[in-house]
Amino acid sequence: MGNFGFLMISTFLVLIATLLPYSSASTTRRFHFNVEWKKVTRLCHTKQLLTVNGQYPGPAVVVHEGDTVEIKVTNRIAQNTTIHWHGLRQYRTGWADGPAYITQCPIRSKQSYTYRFKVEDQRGTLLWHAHHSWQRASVYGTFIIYPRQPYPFSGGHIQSEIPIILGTK
Ligand SMILES: *[C@@H]1O[C@H](CO)[C@@H](O)[C@H](O)[C@H]1NC(C)=O
Ligand SMILES: [Cu+2]
Repeated sequence: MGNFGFLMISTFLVLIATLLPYSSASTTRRFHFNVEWKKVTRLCHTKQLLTVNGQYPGPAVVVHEGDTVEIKVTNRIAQNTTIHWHGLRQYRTGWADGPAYITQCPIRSKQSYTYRFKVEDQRGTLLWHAHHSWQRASVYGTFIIYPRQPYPFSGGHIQSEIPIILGTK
């Protein structure tokens, strides 16, 4: 892709990022998570890490209060896996919570599982992470829920956001 195309897409993404906090229509937001191995370089060291979509930390799930969220998780590794939406309250959708052997059977190699739930009466910055064996060591990311109402501070909107995820590797 040329620089111009990249610029266009960047501009588009910035536009979406700018508009996102203001739209309040209830909608279904879909994501596809591939649990897969990927060579990741940090501080001059490269190593094979378990990731979602090759990203470390994994992709951010960004939704609005009131949204229905559908996250299809495809297992592209040899081991079983599951993903848990940490801190998220599941109302009548316990099977979408994620802990292996607690709310679901693990997702087998080459299989998929779709987590479907409605984000109600909650907002803020949460975390998602793998909930099978040791996988959460590198399989995690942010789960951001924008409130339906404007923020209760002057101007009612955010100037900029920098999610900070603390983890070890
Ligand atoms: C993987 O998950 C399936 C259920 O989804 C289970 O029957 C099987 O024992 C698990 N395999 C391992 C190695 O834990
Ligand atoms: Cu957790």
